[in-house]
Amino acid sequence: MVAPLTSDSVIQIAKDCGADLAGIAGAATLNAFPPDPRWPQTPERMSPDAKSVIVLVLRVPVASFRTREPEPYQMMNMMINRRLDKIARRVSEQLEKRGYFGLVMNNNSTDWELKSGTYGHLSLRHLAVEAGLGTLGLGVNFMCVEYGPRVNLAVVVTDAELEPGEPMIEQLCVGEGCSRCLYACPTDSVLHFHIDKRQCSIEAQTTGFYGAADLFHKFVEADEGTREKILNSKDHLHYWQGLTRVWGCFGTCPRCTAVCPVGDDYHEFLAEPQKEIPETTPERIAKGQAYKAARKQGDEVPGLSDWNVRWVGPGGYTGKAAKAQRKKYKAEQST
Ligand code: B12
Ligand code: SF4
Ligand code: SF4
Repeated sequence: MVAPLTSDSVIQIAKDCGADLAGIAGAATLNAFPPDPRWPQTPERMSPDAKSVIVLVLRVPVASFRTREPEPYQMMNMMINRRLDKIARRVSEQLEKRGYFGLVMNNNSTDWELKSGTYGHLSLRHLAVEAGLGTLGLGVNFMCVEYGPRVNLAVVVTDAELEPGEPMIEQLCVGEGCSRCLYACPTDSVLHFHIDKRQCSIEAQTTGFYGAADLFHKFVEADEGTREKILNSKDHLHYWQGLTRVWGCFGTCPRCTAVCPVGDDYHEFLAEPQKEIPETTPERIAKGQAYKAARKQGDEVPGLSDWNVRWVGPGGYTGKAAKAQRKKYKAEQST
């Protein structure tokens, strides 16, 4: 006899399948609170029978943030996402054995119908927050107490009715007074609980869609001699590697995640090597201070609007969750 499905048993199945953390978000809540209501990323669009979404978290090993070369981080990101696909498929199979469906969502593609192809079918970060696994940081990276933002995500949509997790009230991100991600960002993309995606893509997707379209466009417009040069260029080689190895298509910039002080992994392995942020400039410090002042004064900040604050942590930063996790981690280490 197969045991009845509960949230705890599904979370255990997910962990047995290889996830570092897992949680449950309720489809009804997500249908009611799409991250950007103008382009609703809702489970009901995926299946009218969706009742719950299982969120899977896999951490990015710290070694990726202990090298000055971006390639190992790119490689690791690619491997983590493929591994998440496999874990999600296994969870889906386990659900089927118990009489439910498990729809594995693509974990790193976008939907052409949603904001000109810049949003995914579902927003995995927002789902992770709804599942009670963490909150969004200053540059909207999802972070959890265990590994900070150094995690990737995958989700499985199911018709199983499961008790959802409680979203956190406390803001895990230290906030404007920290601003380390803002200082480290090579393209100045970190905004006030928001991000400049076009700018970020320059470093985060070195062989992404827009770059590929741009190169192709240049080729089509060029004269014979320039075409020859494009064919033999470094850019062309990079797109070739991107196509054959998904190399550089996503996850090519480690900076905002490497320097974030949230997470046991940071304290254990990154605090020393990432202490200094060489990219810091007086302008970036001033930007962080302006964000801090704006929040203190209660200025209107879109990233902290009544709608958006839900995913940032409406209770603000207190440090309590981080402290409790440090205590738990140290106790686990000493046994
Ligand atoms: C498109 C995409 C990108 C784009 C755009 C990122 C983005 N913020 O949307 C680019 C190329 C820039 C990108 C970069 C990165 N990405 Co990406 N990306 C995605 C993808 C495929 C879709 C994102 C999506 O649907 N967003 C939905 C919208 C609604 O969210 P949003 O734009 O952030 O909007 C919120 C805020 O901006 C805020 N807001 C604040 N002010 C304002 C003002 C206005 C007017 C509006 C509208 C909103 C707004 O409100 C919105 C609602 O809360 C997801 C996979 C997925 N399906 O979720 C991965 C994903 C989010 N990426 C991921 C990763 C790892 C990264 C990088 C770290 C990779 C790297 N190092 O190179 C960087 C991080 C950059 C950053 N700080 O966000 C991970 C998340 C990991 C994590 N811990 O958060 C995901 C989940 C992939 C995965 N399977 O793990 N990514
Ligand atoms: S991924 Fe890189 S470019 Fe994008 S926000 Fe983070 S630090 Fe900036
Ligand atoms: S580096 Fe600091 S400001 Fe940026 S997300 Fe992490 S805790 Fe928040």
